[in-house]
Amino acid sequence: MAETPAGGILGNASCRDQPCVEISLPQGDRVCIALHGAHVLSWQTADGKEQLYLSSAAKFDGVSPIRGGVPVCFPQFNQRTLGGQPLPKHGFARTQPWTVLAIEQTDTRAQACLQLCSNDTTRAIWPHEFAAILTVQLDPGHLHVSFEVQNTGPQSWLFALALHTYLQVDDISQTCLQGLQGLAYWDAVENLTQPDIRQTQPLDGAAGALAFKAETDRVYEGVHRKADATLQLQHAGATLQISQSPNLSEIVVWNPGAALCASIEDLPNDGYRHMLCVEAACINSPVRLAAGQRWSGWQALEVRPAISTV
Ligand code: TA6
Repeated sequence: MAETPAGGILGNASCRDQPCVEISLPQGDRVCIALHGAHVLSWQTADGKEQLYLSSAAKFDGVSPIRGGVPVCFPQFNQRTLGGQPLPKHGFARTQPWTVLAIEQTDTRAQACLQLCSNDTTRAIWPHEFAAILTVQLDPGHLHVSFEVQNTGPQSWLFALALHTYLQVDDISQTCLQGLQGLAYWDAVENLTQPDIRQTQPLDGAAGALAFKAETDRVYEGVHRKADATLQLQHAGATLQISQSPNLSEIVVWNPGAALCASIEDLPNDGYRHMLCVEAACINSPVRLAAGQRWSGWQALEVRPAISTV
């Protein structure tokens, strides 16, 4: 793979004029990654279709998390503390400036690697040493986002992770997610104060596919134990196949619904209609990383021919 200098930093319309790296294929597939948070802002397939949702009201102030795309939630998920001092919601990786390590491109594959290392700012929030790399790989119709972290300090520490992907859908009421059948989940809408309550996604028929009629916020668990752990997002006659590494044992599914959406400053009122978060995560069993140890996990998204619903 020919390597270009890691100088492909630009700001353009699809990247909302953010300092970002853009990688593309001759077929027309394109990805934009903001340096703020190593945040994938846009993934367009060769047909010109945007596959990720990015809020029209997203803040690009270099401080706030960006609403949409692929936020990297590390080293904490939501407000679930890992025993130490309270961290910002979803950790700090999504609001730190990352640097570009490498951009590589051939006719059939493009890849960008961004890095975040512990520094005085991160140590003030989380007193640990680390080096994290986000690798975004683009193949025709296929996006692969991989997060790697190494403990560069003398002591072990715990972390949680979520690749908090916002997928773009034409109409959430006409969208369904297949493949969660049989998985246990915590419903954060129904049981917010009772995080131990579990329900099970029905195994069969229409009830097994998750449809979206109201606010949905669920953490599905045990994904790694499922024989076929791929999901299919079906909307507007299209299918997006979603998979993740076995060490990411949870899938979070979030859509705020109309009422919550209206209260979120950086979402337009109808934003919930056009987005669905399907997040590859490890939350319930945080990872302990010993001194010097590395860990990596990934989520892959692939545009597939549409399949018929039951
Ligand atoms: O992953 C789902 C979730 O944890 C929801 O509970 C909701 O809070 C969402 O993330 C968005 O969080 P944010 O901090 O980006 O507003």
